[in-house]
Amino acid sequence: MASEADFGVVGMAVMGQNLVLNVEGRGFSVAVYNRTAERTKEFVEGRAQGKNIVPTYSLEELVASLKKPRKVLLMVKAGEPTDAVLAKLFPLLERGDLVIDGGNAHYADTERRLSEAEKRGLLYLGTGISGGEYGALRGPSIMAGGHEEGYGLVREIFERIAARGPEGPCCGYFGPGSAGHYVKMVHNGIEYAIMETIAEAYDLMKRGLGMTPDEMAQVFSDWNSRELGGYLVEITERILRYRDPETGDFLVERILDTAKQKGTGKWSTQAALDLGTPAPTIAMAVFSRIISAFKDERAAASKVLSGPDPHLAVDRKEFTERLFGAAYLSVIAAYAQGFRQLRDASSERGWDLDLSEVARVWMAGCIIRSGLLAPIRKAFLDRPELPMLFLAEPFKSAWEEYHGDLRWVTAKAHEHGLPTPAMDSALAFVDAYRTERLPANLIQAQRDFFGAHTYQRVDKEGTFHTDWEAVA
Ligand code: NBP
Repeated sequence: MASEADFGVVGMAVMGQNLVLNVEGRGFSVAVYNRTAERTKEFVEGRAQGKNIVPTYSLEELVASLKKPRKVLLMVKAGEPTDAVLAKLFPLLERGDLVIDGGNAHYADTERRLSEAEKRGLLYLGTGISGGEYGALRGPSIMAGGHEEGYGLVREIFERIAARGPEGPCCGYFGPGSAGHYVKMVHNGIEYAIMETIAEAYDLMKRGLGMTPDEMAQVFSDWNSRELGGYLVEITERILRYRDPETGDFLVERILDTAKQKGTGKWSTQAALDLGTPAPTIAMAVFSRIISAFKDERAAASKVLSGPDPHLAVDRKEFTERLFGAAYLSVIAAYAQGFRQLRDASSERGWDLDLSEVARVWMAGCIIRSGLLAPIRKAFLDRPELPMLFLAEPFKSAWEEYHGDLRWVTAKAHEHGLPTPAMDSALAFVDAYRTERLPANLIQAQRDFFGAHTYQRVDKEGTFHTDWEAVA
């Protein structure tokens, strides 16, 4: 077979197929391979027909069909499937060839695979790709990390296939090692927190105010034209308006109330804990999905544990307006925590991550794209070392303007037994962050009491221990 294809893709499931069509549509020839040959056949005889797409039926054939240095993108299931493909692919490649893992790999796996590639003289890029199947086809947001030389080999392809943002193509190289996959992981953590915030707002309007899906859609439509405007708010409006063709009812109300969580949101929280960085709103979003999955237990508990009437006896217009402020701050908190996590990970791992560049790459194509990313980018351009978004404008003013609403809305929710864990955690997060003296002095004392862990004092230098029982 002639070695003529510009780019190779392994994995012809949803994401792989759409990315291949995107790359081909931008003027590159693409060789494709999938473990199950049927899928490849279906693709080349269907959507790929008449296009500059070369089917191959073994990894050997795929490798032989590529121009050197070869560039192979993996779009297979993360975890063991990726290792299975790499175990076969690595030995077939030559020094200087590039492997790009475009799946949602755990960053620790990426570090391991990258060093394996390095030993073989291969280039490796752990690359987060966001935007779902539509993004893959029309323009995703691409977050690459690993060998910079490897990024040079695919920069042109990535720049052509990526979503066009207001400040250029939404792709970027974020640093060595697993920087790309780490940025994608935190992106997904923020995504969880924004989704949870929106879901809480929906619940307050639905159960608290008794609003219909159409009425709620109108509220989200209004929010979408304001500071909260973004993809997730926009699709929420569309979801709420959607009627089930079978029953004619609002489809959302026919969907089971259990949400899955398996990968990146959980990893993002675990990584925040490992780093010692506060990401409570992201964590609460993960825990909320976990408790949602306790469907049978919740149904049983609902008959045993009582609570107040969820109906909110408030003026609907006033409530939805103040709910905007509450949701807005909760969403800012999600970004603030995510960017802080990236900042801390970068300093621990020596990535020199450019946070303004992360914001730029998230401006289009990805799931958390929103109007907030332009001011976030500006905040980090003005002050690259900014420790917390709430310290910069317009977020500082947003806090001043809306924290009363966040307090009021969550208080109402508590009073009426409506859970708002994301909003609660956002409020507690900023309240703790802005508090000069927290009660951790008592925690130091408790630790010293039961474990002789010692403590520091505010009035003298040094480390102290007290025999508390003796004093008592
Ligand atoms: P899936 O995550 O469902 O993976 C299916 C692909 O993995 C198929 O091509 C399958 O081949 C292949 N595969 C498996 Br499973 N085990 C394999 C093995 N042992 N050896 C070789 N190939 C194997 O596909 P997807 O939803 O298109 O996602 C692809 C990647 O992109 C994933 O890592 C995902 O996390 C990531 N991602 C997905 C989205 C999204 O919206 N879906 C968004 C962003 C990122 P087969 O046909 O032979 O079974």
